[in-house]
Amino acid sequence: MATNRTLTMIKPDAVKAGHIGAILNQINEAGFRIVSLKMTQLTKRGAERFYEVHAERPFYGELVEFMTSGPIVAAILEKDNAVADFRKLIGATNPADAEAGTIRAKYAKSLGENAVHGSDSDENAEIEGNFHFGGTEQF
Ligand code: FUP
Repeated sequence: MATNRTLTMIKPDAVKAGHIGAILNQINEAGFRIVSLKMTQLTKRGAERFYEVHAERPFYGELVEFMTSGPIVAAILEKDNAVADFRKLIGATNPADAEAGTIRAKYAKSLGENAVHGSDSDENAEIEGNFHFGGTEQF
């Protein structure tokens, strides 16, 4: 079922650098409604499960280590065409390739530490939203 929601995480690098407010503001200004929001820290098992699709990739260990290295901010966002529009707002995975003005171009340090996550499909948006938020936490 197609939805109009996506899941984002402000990653440990951007939280540490003090960019939570600026990133949430850019998300709001782009027309997304915040449906769920929390600051949390992923456990090793949680990060392994969240990124299970990458388990065989060479960067999996580093990715899990980075994503558990400090607090993150998770949010479910709502907008027409949320998944595609949000990926446009955050820019390419590698900030060196991200279009000027995108969240990754402005705040990401590197391919591995790239400031924000955005779901890549409606199906994953739903799975990832339910990973972070229970039914009573989704508004
Ligand atoms: P994205 O959908 O843009 O978040 O990118 P991917 O799902 O392909 O990758 C998930 C995360 O793995 C990225 F955010 C950063 C990390 N990654 C690397 O560290 N090295 C790579 O070569 C690819 C991804």
